[in-house]
Parts: sequence; structure tokens; C-alpha cells
Amino acid sequence: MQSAPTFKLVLIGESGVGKTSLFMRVKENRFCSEAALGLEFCTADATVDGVRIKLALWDTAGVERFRTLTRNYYRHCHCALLVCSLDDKSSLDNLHRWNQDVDFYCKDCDDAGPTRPQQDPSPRTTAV
Ligand SMILES: Nc1nc2c(ncn2[C@@H]2O[C@H](COP(=O)(O)OP(=O)(O)OP(=O)(O)O)[C@@H](O)[C@H]2O)c(=O)[nH]1
Ligand SMILES: [Mg+2]
Repeated sequence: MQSAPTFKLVLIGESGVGKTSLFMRVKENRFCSEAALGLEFCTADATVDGVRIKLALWDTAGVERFRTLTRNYYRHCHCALLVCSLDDKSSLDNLHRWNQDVDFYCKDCDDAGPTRPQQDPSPRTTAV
């Protein structure tokens, strides 16, 4: 049986908006009440339009001093989830900065590695 194509997905956004919490929900199905830096990776199975896929999910750090490091995580990604918090307006206002980073640092998405499926969707950004 053909293995499921893998899509790399990164969670990005300001510090404290809940990226690691979202990540931990996917990874361990639990909520972590304390702030955590993250910078972790996990995989998850999903079915889209009846097709089995694998998500390679990357958590990143939103703090400014890690911004350069975070950009390394954009390499070969297929999807970036731009995360903001409803109780932090600046995290919404600053999303365009993260989107600019995605536009700039995801230029290599078209030659992503061997796990890339034959007919991939174009890289997209999604706000949640
Ligand atoms: N009330 C509430 N708190 C949340 C929610 N999601 C996350 N938090 C809390 O917000 C704080 C920050 O969440 P994190 O998931 O660590 O935030 P982050 O985006 O990973 O932050 P950085 O790693 O610094 O970039 C933690 O104390 C979480 O428990 C939510 O949906 N509701
Ligand atoms: Mg975090």
C-alpha cells in the first residue's frame, strides 16, 4: 500500500498566543496550563477529501529573540498556521509580519524533500 504523503505544517505567531497549547492538543491530546517554549515536532494522521495524509507539525517560539531561529523552521513547509489570541489585539495586528516572513522564507517550498507528494497544494497561509 502506498504510504500517505507528508505535509509539513508550522505554527507561527506572537509569543503567548497558544501555539504550544495547540501543538500539545494534537500531540498528546491535553491542555498545558503553564507557558512552554515548545520548539517541538510531532506527526499526526488526517484524512482530507477521503485521502489519507500525514501532517508533520512543528511548534515554534514567538519571542522576538528566537525569530531568526524560527525562520529556519519555514524551510520546505507546505502550510503555515498563523496563530493569534482573541484577548491580545497586538497579536492580530502583528500577523502581517509573520505572513511577510512566510512569503519570504517559504520560497523553497516548491522543491520540498522526498516526502512531497506528486500533486501538492501550493503553500498557503491560514489564520486561525
Ligand atoms: N484561557 C486560555 N489560555 C490559553 C489558551 N491557549 C493557551 N493558553 C495559555 O496561554 C499561555 C501561553 O500559551 P503557549 O501555548 O505557551 O503560547 P505560545 O504561542 O506557544 O508562546 P511562545 O512559545 O512563547 O511563542 C499558557 O499559559 C497557556 O496555558 C486558551 O485557549 N485559553
Ligand atoms: Mg510555545
